[in-house]
Amino acid sequence: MPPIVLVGAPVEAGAGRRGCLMGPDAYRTAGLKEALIQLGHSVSDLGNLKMAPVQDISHSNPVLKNLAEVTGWTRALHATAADLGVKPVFPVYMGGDHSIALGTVAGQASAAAAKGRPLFVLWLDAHSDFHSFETTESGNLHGTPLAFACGLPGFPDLLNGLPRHPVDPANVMILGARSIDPHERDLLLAHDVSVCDMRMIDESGVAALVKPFLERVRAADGLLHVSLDVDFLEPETAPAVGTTVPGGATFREAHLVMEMLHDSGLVTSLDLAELNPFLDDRGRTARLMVDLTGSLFGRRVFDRPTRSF
Ligand SMILES: [Mn+2]
Repeated sequence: MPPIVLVGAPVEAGAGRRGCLMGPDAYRTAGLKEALIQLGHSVSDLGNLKMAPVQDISHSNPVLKNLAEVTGWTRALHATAADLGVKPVFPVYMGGDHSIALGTVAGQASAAAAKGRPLFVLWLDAHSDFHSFETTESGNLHGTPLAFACGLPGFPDLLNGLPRHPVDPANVMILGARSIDPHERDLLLAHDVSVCDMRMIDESGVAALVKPFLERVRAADGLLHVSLDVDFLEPETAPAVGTTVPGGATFREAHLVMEMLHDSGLVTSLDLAELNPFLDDRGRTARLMVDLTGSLFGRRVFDRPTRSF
């Protein structure tokens, strides 16, 4: 596996409550770098990015919160991801609220386009984050990154004139959803995004849902960006998030997804989003996110002779 590059994105401007800016430091305190080194990887930490300066950004929807700040972070993250995406490294973006994915996915998509390969996105989240800047009613921009990634209209010039390289909505899978607003539901259906909600997980298990998606990525010779929102998990297991929804993925379901992703060898970039250390219980959620990342990077209980994928 290529060397891992950790990128701190201390962003809280996209969330409805404060605290996510402490996320990158919580991952450092919880030993993310050390855990990955212990698994045999070469790891460097670029430190925390700085917001790009932004002037004259505006939008007709008056409820949007912190538009200039979110735009500044999007531009900084887009530039970093577009750069790292064409290098032989594996970027791990330590958020920050999920608005970081406005920039990370756009940047990875730009790099994928430069390589002439399709980008696939696995969105592990209680929500679909499929609002445009026009449809959001809360104005919290962490509810919009997947719609932006898929090239939907209704966004201002977040990339400062640089081209958008939309991800084909057919290449996206949302897993773990259990809270989708009516506007988002309409948009998801209109764009034919694959949504695997918690009921589907209950009925068939995560493995049966993840496996065919990975087969599609492999068949298309795609790059795979994984965006892991803390609220994918059951809140009793992972309390440090501002948008808890009961009935989330269990500890083992989440690890199994990560283990299958590792076995596939297909993942090329990762977001760790929405950790709010202010809401954590003695670092428990930060440690769990580090452990899940460890499973994605090859931690295993026992070597299995046949690949599960
Ligand atoms: Mn999210």
